[in-house]
Amino acid sequence: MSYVDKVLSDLIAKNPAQPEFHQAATEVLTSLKPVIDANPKFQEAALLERLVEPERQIMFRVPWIDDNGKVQVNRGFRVQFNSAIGPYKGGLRFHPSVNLGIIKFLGFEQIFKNSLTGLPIGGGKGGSDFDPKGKSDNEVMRFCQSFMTELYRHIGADVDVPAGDIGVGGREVGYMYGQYKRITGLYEGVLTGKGLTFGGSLVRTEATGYGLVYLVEEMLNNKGNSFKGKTVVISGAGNVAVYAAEKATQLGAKVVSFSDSTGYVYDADGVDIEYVKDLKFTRRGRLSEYTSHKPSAEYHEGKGVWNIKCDIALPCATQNEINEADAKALVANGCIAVGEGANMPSTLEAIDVFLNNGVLFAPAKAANAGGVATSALEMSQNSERLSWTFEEVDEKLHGIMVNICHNMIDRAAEYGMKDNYVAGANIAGFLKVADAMMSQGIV
Ligand code: NDP
Ligand code: 2IT
Repeated sequence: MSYVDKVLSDLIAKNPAQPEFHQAATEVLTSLKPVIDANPKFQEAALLERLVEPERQIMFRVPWIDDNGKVQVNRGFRVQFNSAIGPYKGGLRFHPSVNLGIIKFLGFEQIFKNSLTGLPIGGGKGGSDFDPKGKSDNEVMRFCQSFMTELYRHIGADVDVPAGDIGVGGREVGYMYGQYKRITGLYEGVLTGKGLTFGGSLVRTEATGYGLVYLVEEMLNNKGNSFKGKTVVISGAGNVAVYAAEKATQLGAKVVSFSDSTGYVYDADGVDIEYVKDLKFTRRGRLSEYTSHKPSAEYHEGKGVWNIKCDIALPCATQNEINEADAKALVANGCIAVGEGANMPSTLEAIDVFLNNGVLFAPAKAANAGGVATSALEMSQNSERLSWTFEEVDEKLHGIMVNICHNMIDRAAEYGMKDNYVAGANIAGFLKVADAMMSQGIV
């Protein structure tokens, strides 16, 4: 058995019932084989065994009182996966599906994603099985305060810097920041995605979606193509989806869909992005309301967004939302490029379908790195107690995404896997972390 296969089989035996973590580790480690084979020093230093074991996993009780005076208890998580290249950095997810395996898959991905940004940030992730949907602002506030009352002792501007993810946006970050400041007395950049009046960075709200489109545009340009005139299918209707739609539209594409966990909208004229921003971010409504605003559009309950004919697909909802059959449907309908806005939205089988059919495939850890990259820019601004203009941050974000794109293309070619950007991104992200770990001794 090869070294990589041994580490993977031990990992699966040691961490049963964590299928998402197994999946993420399998994708990364399998594609690292050429690098691992060429560098026996990694095996001698048990580098992969150390890489797949989080430095620290914190699980805690989050009690809070709902609007009816009833006591509720949720579970909180923070996995501090790897600090070789900087303080732990990664989002917090509030969704009823959250469990340790999901946080570990996200934290593991974050290590390599953060490395790809070129900025000094380690990998971490956290969250809770709390469901913000249908909760009042006061309930969300009480939950966030209780969550932070435990989390604060584990984080800090130079220790671990959480941010948003599914179910955690500006509102939640604000409440958590307030509680951190109240408990510690510190006014420091301990969270990113903050409001603009208390240390937030311009462009952070747009960054993941914009960054996704910047990277995919560069990947297309590299093949003499672009977003201009293309039909784009987007899943999700949250932070990443909406700003990806906005930037793709600005580049001359027509975005024809959004989706949420209940159904999807198909709007052949191109989606009304301003309406969806107001619907989802201000009114916190459901996509099913879209057709009352625009009767010519279609709303369909359930899944099915990947059956819409398109040139480019941008999955921006959640993990494993594209399975093998969905990938085949996209290929059959002539899709030429896929950019992963969500984390691990394609199953391993779906990725194979894309790679085997010549679809340009930008994997999540490269494609959605713009969010965390801009978080790192927020950290820089907080440290120097200054704030940069929108244009300044946007230009830096664009430069970072272009760099990541060429890094993934070049590493793939260098290791004999031309146009396999999954391998390219994994190898590029890994090499920096591996070098730092090797230099720092057995820790
Ligand atoms: P939001 O909470 O803003 O939006 C999530 C969207 O995805 C909603 O439309 C939601 O629908 C849908 N969704 C969530 N879970 C499911 C599910 N199980 N099945 C179907 N639809 C679902 O989150 P974000 O836009 O921030 O995150 C989207 C993805 O992007 C995630 O994978 C996240 O990890 C990733 N990401 C986010 C970054 C960020 O900066 N925010 C950075 C990098 C990656 P509904 O409202 O019905 O739940
Ligand atoms: O998955 C991700 O990269 C994020 N949710 C953003 C993390 C961050 O720290 O900005």
